[in-house]
Amino acid sequence: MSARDAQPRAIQLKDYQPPEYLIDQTHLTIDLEDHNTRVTGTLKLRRNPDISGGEAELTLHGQEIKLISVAIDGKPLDKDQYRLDDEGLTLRNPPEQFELETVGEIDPKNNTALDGLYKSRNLYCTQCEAEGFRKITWYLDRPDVMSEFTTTIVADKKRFPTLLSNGNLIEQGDAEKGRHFATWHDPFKKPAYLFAVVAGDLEHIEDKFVTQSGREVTLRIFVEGKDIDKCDHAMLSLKNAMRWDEDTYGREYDLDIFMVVAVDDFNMGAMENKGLNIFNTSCVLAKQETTTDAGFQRVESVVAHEYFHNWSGNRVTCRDWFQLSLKEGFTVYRDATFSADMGSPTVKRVEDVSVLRTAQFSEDDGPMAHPVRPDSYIEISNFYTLTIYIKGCEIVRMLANLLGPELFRKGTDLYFDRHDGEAVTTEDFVAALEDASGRDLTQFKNWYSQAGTPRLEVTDHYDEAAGEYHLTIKQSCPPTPESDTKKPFHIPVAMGLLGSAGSLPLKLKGEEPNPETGDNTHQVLELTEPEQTFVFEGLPEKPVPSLLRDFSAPVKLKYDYSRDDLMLLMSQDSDGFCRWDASQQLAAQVIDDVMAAYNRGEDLGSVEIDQRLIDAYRRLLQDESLDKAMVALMLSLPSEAYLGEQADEIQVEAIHHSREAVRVALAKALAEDLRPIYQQYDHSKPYKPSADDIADRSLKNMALGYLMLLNEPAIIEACEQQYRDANNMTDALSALTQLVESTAPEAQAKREWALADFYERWEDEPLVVDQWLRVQSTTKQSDALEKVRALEKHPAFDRNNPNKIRALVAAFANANAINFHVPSGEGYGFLADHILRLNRTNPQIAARLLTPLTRWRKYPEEQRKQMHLQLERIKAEPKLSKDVYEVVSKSLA
Ligand code: B3K
Ligand code: ZN
Repeated sequence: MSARDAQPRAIQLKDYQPPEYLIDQTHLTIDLEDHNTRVTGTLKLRRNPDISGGEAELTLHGQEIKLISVAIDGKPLDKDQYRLDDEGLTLRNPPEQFELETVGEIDPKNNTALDGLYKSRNLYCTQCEAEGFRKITWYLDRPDVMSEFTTTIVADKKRFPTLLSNGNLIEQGDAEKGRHFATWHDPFKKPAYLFAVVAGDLEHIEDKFVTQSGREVTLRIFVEGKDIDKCDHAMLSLKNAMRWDEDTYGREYDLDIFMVVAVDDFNMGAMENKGLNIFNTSCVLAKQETTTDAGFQRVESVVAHEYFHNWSGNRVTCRDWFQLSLKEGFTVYRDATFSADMGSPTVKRVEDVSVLRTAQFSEDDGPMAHPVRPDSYIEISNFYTLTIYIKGCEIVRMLANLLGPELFRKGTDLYFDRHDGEAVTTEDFVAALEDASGRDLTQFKNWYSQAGTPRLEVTDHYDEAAGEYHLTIKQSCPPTPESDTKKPFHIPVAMGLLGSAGSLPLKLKGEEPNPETGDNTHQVLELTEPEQTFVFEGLPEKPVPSLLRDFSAPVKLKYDYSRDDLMLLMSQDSDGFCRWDASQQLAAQVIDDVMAAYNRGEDLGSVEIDQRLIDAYRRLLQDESLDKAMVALMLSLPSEAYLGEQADEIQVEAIHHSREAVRVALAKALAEDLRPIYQQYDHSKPYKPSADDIADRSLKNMALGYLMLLNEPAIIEACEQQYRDANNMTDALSALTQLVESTAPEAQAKREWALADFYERWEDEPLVVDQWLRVQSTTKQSDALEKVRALEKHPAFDRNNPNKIRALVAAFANANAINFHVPSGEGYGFLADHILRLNRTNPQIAARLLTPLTRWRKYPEEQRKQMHLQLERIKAEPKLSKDVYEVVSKSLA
């Protein structure tokens, strides 16, 4: 590393300057070859009329490109008219308006970072967001420079019959030496990060969609021939998303064609390039034999997410990368509401909140914590975080709820109309909502500028004589790297009150009863002060508060519920989310009891647990009126990750063994309630990925999970039978997982057999092989690390493919706490080895793998020391990428 690079520089929001030049037209010719692809860029540049003064030099971004020639207005430049360095091409004294032609050469085949133009198996493809375009040609690679693109792709006709780029195909034909070309034109101005090309030997399925204004759009999904039978679900999801966006936001699609291409090697889930979305195969392909229910749902939501970006991201884009959540938070909100509408809203909400409360809260509490609109970054790729995406989504959700559906829609209409074709900021988004609704959202914007998860401490008292209930809420927020002190947040707390017979009417003292909804049992309290008291009157008995309904704000709420309160909420609350949350809190308390016993050194073999949890679960199992998916969720204990996040110090072994002991106790106590659920399930019924069928399967497989803990030979047999007979991947994988996790001696041989059988059956299906790796990398069996090390050498593993790295390495580190955190520190060393290797080949993936190590301060001393040691080891690496440097140095700071 050169001295200049020793400490990469942080980019600051406060330094933002508008571009000095604009690019009206961009013409690219990309002549594809594995090692020397020639890219000719012809740019029509002119000085930005909004900028006065200006520099005598203009730097165009460019990295890892070999310069062949550079000319202005057709005249080749002399050596003293430009400068070339690691960051780009600097023109000395450029004219006010000119045409720049650059010819450069790049090496897609050796591009292992999968950023820019690269090769995925036999296919050329691109990933330009955030700053990959500068690895293709010299450019003003920043989102506030928007240009009209025309792209010609030239490639060998036999090997690459399909040539795609953004927009509409305007010309194609043959070229010399068995090559051919295609020219695409995109009439919509866009930033370079939305540019894409694909060249390969692909097949496609086709459909059409008629927009609300009557225009016909061709829809195509391109895949390798072997996957052509796995595209229908993505196509259906796309059409549903297109219709939904018209109905819900009044947004229709704008080009004549919309294309999706699936590639095997991809750093993320997918990318919303204008008119040409590029997807990780894992987010497009779905078929019942190979894809789980969760996989089907993921395809639906990612297809919708990328499609929705056409408006929230492409038509209205970000001014700079500090505004990333402007498009990501909003688009996640859009896809989450879409998925809720397509399936069960409560189930979707519970699933999303689970991720938020474990992984995002943990990020917000660690060294990488940053505001939803960050103030600074070293490497923007590190900021595609859960905070930007899902905390950003929660912010938009709060805004939508504060305004109500009509005003929110009025606000989004105004936002899209006012800023169509522009690159804007989160301030502009909020201003549109303010202007449309007349609401003042000044304080609300603290959610964008302050990191950290707010804490709410709730206390109450009931004045029997007056029939009054006093609810006091205090808010606070712990320090985070960008700031030690926080201004109060504007927090909507949706709530109700329960009496022994159910919901009680709410009347705030001195106010008219609930003005907006007409439902007098539900209210949204708006916190704006550090502490506020709300007094409810006319209450005949001491109520139990139901707080933060539907998780109305991304906060940690503390209220001292008794176990009887929680049982009441679990069975009586009108809010499905709060019923689920009460079940989690009750279970967490019971797990806590067992942890206390574990820490006293007691044997957990036949531990007794609070009968109330058993009774509450039994009631859920016996109540046929309940949504089965919700029952399955409520009967699943809080995850180890959630329990760890809640604690001040994460005691991995205590959490794991106590939680397992509670599961075993529940299995024994509820065996006779669980058995019929499993036995009565009809395994021969045809597969459908509908919400109802997914619910049936999840409840049945949840029952199997508990029953397998009994170690009864008959159940192990049944599990094996399920594995053999399953007509879908959800059931096959669930049975395989149960066999792998079983501690029964009889399961041993079956486990080995099933794993071998599964691999043999699916070795040609990369996405199924990923599942096979994941089952083994996340097993709680004590030989997991040994197995994972053996799998690294297995032909199934490909050390350069992000999906394989995620399935084996990331899953082990993130979803197998008991084995990753072994006291020897071996798990950490294993992870660090991969990080150091990937630092050289794929820095984005390397930096992402660091996440579990960034949490080192949360662990007891021995583990903390070992994690620290590996972070130091990584930091000492002489050639550290910016990506890894930023995460490691912030973690150690
Ligand atoms: N916008 C892309 C993310 C690109 C990440 C680049 N490092 C996917 C999405 O959020 O839709
Ligand atoms: Zn997105």
